[in-house]
Amino acid sequence: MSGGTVAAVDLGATSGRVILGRVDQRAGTLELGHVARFPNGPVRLASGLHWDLTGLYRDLTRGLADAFRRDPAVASIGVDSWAVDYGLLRGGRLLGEPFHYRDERNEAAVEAVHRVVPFEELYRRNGLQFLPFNTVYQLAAERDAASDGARPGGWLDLADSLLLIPDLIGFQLTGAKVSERTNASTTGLVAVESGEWDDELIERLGFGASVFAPLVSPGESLGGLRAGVAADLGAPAGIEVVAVGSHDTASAVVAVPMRAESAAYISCGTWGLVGVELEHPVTTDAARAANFTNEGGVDGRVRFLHNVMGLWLLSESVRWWERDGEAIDLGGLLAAAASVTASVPVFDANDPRFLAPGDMPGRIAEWCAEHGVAAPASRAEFARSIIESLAEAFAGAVRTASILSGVDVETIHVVGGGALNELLCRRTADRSGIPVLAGPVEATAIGNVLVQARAQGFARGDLESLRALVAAAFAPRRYEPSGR
Ligand code: LFR
Repeated sequence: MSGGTVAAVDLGATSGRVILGRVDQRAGTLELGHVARFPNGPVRLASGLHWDLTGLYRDLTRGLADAFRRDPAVASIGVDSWAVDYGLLRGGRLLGEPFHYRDERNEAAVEAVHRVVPFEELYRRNGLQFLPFNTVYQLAAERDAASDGARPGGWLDLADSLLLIPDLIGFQLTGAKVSERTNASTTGLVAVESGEWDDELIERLGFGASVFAPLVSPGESLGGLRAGVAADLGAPAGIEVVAVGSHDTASAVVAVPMRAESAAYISCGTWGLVGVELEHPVTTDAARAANFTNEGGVDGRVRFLHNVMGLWLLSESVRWWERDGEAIDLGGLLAAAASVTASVPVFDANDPRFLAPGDMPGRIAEWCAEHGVAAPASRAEFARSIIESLAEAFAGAVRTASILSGVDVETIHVVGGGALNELLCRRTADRSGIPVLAGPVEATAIGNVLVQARAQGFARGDLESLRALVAAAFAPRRYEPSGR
């Protein structure tokens, strides 16, 4: 067989997309075609910040129908999204709209979990950095809401299964209930050493082991589309849904055209995921203190990385400035930021106050006041301050990743939307003193496509062979450090 086409569904922070990917390894080609884009913002209901899963499913199935109209030979479908969020089901029926991880319900839950399992022990077991929205804390919030009735939506006791979002979409498409491993690794409930559900931990936290679905690895098939779905999509019978690196960051890392033994990556979009790829987890005290995570990668690799707040700081500032209807041109704002000559504050981009939606410029000013530095004086200065703070946090995380893992980092690959941000790439190179290679922008979709293509026999080999295809199709842009 010499190549073929697959459909990738990628559900990102502001929009979801359906993308066709055509791969022919023998010819050395990899091409993407954009089919559909639809909104995927959170919805604030009386019970908190939620997904609009039903609307999303309508939009993505319309997108898939378009994909089959364009190319009836599409061989399979793969779905990825951000990590940690889940839906609860009973008898195959969704129990309400899933919570969005930026909802504030987790605050009390963190303490409740650590009272039963101290963070040190959790880290030893699951190898995950502390993020207040990890599924383990969300489930504690869910459980506690159910027991005291204080908050609507706490339905863990009622559920007979729990599926992370891409698995939940896979279930709607095929009827199969599985937990894809890279995403499951972000729940906090998978043992870092064995890669299996940590039943003892699940039991101690009172979550009920029976709700968790069997784990599957990227490349495994969930089975064919349900007959009704295939008819709706205009898809031939037997089209499979394939588990990809369904955690978007796992898919993005597949598509980093790097030599893992001497490179760091920054998957930069809403978040900046900064780290290295390893064969084995690192769960030392130093890794825990630095809050580095060991997330599951495709082909059993380890994504040893740290979450930096990312371009969310900028997009949320822009959203704040636009709240009265003014439209801000992002390109213009970044150009103005690049020409700022005044010195701007470098704030701690990892401060948890920046996590929830809201007045980002106000919070940055508040951080500056608390730390005795002058706040930025204009929008351009805010934008520059955000870029400088991100570049500093990126450079710091690369240094820490290198020290903790022993990887001698010679290049930093920036993939995702952030690869288009010249100022950010340049300043990351400057502040780290290491060359930055930017691109591909569509890393997540490419990783999704490549894992499906390999499952279909359109490509073969290890991640290095897949990355060779990426390197050939998407030449990165190089930024040398300027010494400033
Ligand atoms: C990026 C990402 C990160 C994860 C965060 C929340 O989109 O998936 O890897 O930590 O979103 O799920």
